[in-house]
Amino acid sequence: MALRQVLHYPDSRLRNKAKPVAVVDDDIRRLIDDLLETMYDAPGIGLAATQVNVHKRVLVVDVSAEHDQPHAFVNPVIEFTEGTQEREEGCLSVPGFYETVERAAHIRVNALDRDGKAFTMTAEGLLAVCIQHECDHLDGKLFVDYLSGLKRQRIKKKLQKRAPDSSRRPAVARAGRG
Ligand code: GNR
Ligand code: NI
Repeated sequence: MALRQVLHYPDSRLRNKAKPVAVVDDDIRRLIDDLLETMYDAPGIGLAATQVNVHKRVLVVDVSAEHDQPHAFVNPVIEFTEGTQEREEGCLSVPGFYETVERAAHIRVNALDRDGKAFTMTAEGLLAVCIQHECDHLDGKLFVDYLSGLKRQRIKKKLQKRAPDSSRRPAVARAGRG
């Protein structure tokens, strides 16, 4: 197992749409193990492969207080939702910012487990929020996309100031003529 580096907003790689997994093999199981280790280390309650720059439809969650209820989802599809709930969300890819987001209250999700076996899970409360948040990552979507443009811009600027990275235009481009 290994810790993997988590991409931070506004890194454009967080906008990639992840591809379905064709076969759940040892590579995918290694990815699942690394996602779980990275999630527990953070600590977080979920992590999507997109966040560690692997653009495959794989995510993990564990919302238990004891960190003893890991779930891995390969090729997850939310096939039913009902009602709404509001909850303050955070994201390991948007460190330090927390905002209220409206999500479905109840969901039913189909996926493959780490053995490639199909399963269905129903979820509500925080678990349902977390699964929806992670499924969004696989489609290149972040919780900040649900906020006003003003709030999103404020978060983006603060994160860019905190950790200038490749998503910023190079200094030469900023300093250039014209
Ligand atoms: O650790 C996390 N906490 C959290 C809290 C409320 C709603 C969603 C989450 S997921 C987040 C980890 C993460 O960024 N997963 O993608
Ligand atoms: Ni997240």
